[in-house]
Amino acid sequence: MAILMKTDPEVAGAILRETQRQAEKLNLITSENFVSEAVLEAQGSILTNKYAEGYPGKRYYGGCKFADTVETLAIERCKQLFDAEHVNVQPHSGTQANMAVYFSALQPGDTILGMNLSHGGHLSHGSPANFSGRFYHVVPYGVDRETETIDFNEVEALAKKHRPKLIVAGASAYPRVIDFEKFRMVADLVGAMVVADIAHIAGLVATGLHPSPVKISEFVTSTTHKTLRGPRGGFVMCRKEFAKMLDSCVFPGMQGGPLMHVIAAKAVAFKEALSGEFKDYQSQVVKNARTMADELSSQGFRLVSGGTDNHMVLADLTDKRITGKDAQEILDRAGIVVNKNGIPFDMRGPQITSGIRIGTPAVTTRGMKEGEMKIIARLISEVLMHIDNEKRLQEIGEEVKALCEKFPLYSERLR
Ligand code: DSN
Repeated sequence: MAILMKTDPEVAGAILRETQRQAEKLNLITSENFVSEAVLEAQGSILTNKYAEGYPGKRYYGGCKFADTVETLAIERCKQLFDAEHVNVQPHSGTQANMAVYFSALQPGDTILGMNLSHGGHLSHGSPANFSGRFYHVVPYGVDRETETIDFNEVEALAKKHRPKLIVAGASAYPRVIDFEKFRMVADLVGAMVVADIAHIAGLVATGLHPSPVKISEFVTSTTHKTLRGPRGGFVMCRKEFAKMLDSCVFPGMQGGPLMHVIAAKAVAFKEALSGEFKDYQSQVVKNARTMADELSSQGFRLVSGGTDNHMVLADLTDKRITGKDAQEILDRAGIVVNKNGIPFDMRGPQITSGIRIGTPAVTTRGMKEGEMKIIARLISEVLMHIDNEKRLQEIGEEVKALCEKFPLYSERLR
């Protein structure tokens, strides 16, 4: 950072303060993680200088020899990791990955079935606020009011009634296993294709801790930066028959030059994800989420669907008489970072919400285990019981800082 500090102290200062924030606070944002120093190095590399429009061996620029090496490594490692027939690693994000699939499989106005954003779906699964809701006829499905798990009777009834061309199976705030087999069965009843969006659970799928949709879906989309612990970005897997169409939808269809530095970092992350250590890490993520769920339950929190099977917990704060928005703000003041999140059938809007989403991938990367999860759950409860007690909040903030210091992030040169 020495050079940047000299040439642009404002940006360098913000990065340094952000580094300190990440080090000193407990990151429970379900969709975030901490990448390795190897991933950081690849992403911060001179590959950012290179234009490589096209694909390995078929570029529109000269000098792409090493860009080809990097992209081929990323593709081959990703194929191996998920046992996929074809992979495109160029999408800049999960939403771009979904866009690439919709452009490959659909015409504007076609019908898709996607999970309701307010029940745990994602903006790009057909929200009216997103391109997906504007370009396509979207029929949302949701969770059952009692069990708060995906209501497959509803999915089937909607599919039979609306005959979608594509069913989107996947979620952003859903703490249970997603039964991709059932989505396949429903899709087959009506001749629909399936895109499984595994952005949240990619790390669990890669290590066999969540059933994989890869062999039973036409398309699978993901991000690289959540449980998968890679750089911020997206990718798509598909059956061979869709490979050409998919690739041309990504480029030149909707993106220009690929971000080669990010693709290099994706390649590094895929290699890490193929290791035995990564499997242990994912198991710990799941164990930590279960412990967090159990401890929050015993602290009197009602959890959506009663618990978790994956890396996240969705806590309903209705009984606690605090909104998700206020809880997020107060917890942040005590050094605990979560995000406000709607719960199924929430009476409050998405800016306020009645819940918070709590994830274990990032704290697990720091090396925290079940013991620390119990402490964190207790601290969350304490904060929400002392929202007007500034002194207590400060004490908890100190406790959080001390806990974080025991699990340092990154080597000395990056701190
Ligand atoms: N924004 C991501 C999440 O937090 O789940 C999804 O894209």
